[in-house]
Amino acid sequence: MFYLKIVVLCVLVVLAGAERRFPDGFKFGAATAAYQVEGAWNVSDKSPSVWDIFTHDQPHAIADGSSGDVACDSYNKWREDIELAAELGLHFYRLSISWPRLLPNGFTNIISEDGTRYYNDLIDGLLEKGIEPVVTLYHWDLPQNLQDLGGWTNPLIVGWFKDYARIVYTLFGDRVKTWITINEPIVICEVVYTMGTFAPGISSPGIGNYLCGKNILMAHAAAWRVYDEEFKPKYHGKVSLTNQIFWMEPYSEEFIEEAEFTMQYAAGFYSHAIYTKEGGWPPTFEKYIAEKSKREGYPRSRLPPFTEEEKEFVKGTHDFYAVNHYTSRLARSLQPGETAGLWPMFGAGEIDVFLDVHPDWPQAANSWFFVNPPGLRKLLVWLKKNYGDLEYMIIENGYSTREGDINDSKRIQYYQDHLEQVLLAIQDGVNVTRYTAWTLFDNFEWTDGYTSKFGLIDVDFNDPSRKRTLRNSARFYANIIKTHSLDDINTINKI
Ligand code: PNW
Repeated sequence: MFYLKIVVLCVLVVLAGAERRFPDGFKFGAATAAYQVEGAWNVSDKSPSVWDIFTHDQPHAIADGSSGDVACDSYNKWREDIELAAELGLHFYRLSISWPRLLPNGFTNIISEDGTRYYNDLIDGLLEKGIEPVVTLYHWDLPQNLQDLGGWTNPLIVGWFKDYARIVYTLFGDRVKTWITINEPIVICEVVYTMGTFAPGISSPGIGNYLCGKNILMAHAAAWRVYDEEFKPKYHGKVSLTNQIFWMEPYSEEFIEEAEFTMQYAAGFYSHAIYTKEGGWPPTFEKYIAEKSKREGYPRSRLPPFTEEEKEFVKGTHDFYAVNHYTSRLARSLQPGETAGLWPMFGAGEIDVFLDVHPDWPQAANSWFFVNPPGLRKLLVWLKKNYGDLEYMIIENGYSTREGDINDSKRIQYYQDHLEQVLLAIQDGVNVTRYTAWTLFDNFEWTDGYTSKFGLIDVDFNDPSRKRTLRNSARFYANIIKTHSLDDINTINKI
């Protein structure tokens, strides 16, 4: 009897363990973005981006008045960054290319030799260590001279972005096989044009954000098509954009419809046109804005329509679905006299939904960041239900603290809890193939400056050499990568 019990126990342990293993071929990585880490804002022929100009002209808009002028100095310290990525055992490293570093005037008649050398060095250095480069074309550092021409609200940007994309694929496509065209359209359009808080800080709620939205979808599609037609036949890579999505949980049973409508806004706005058979804007949402615009006295909807030809152009321009996820909201209808409530990054004043957070969701270091791990699993299942049985990649997920403690137990807990939810989503049948930690090391966290830290690795921004120190979370993550499972999660000092 005793032996039987032992055997049963062993079988249970093995079974439980098996469930906590990631599928063979599942890849772990970490991400950074050019403006947040590179520094060297004005070396050689690089021109200023919107973030260079914004941080210099409006330092009060940044929590600590800082900028990315030096940041982590990755422009000079890329060799060390690669060493660290290798030390963690990353399968891939996600970096972004600075458009004004590569194309100083934003157009393709001048290609910076220095910019080309920098990204070649970085990409080759990663490959030498067996780390796959995953490259984002646009992570928010628009050349200022293109902003001066209207930036993302000018439809001509579709052509400018297409030309830029072609140059990038030409220069690096022989070695880069996974591409993200645009990082988080919702932040580019809503935080810039609805909130007016991210560079270039233009407040045009309900108008600018939608012009931006349509142009972004068109620009993504143009960049996807260039790859598909001119590069895919020889390089066989994959291209998609990545969406930042908050999970919208119904406040209670009563508000399932409100939560679903809000998901069509939060996720659908930049997915429906690309990932559904019908294409175009999410219908519930398009109708809602059209009716609202009419009531407001506009002669036509504030949301620019897609022509049938444009719908066809955008539809199907993906090779996978990429999602960045950090947090959730509780959605319910507005009470009389109430406005949208706790700052959501979209919908403020536009949709009649109140977005709240649960008192049990602990807040991380950013105003918008409350922790609710099950949201990630629900989001992945929702995406599969709405957009189909695609390859899903988590392209950002991570946790912020104010303090730079090396013993970052809350970050460890966040990663553990979210990776458990990824495993559950895989068991639910979602084909998740990658997980990307945001971020490899502390960096310039946009309007939070250096006050909020997302790094697996600490960076000392007071030290001119920007000394990097592994946090416990880095060791924890390295161990998950090494064991390819969550079985051994208590052994954090193994690397
Ligand atoms: C993403 N919000 O940004 C970006 O892709 C990263 O560059 C960034 O460092 C990371 O997430 C952490 O913030 C976001 O306001 C910026 O909800 C703002 C929001 C969400 C994501």
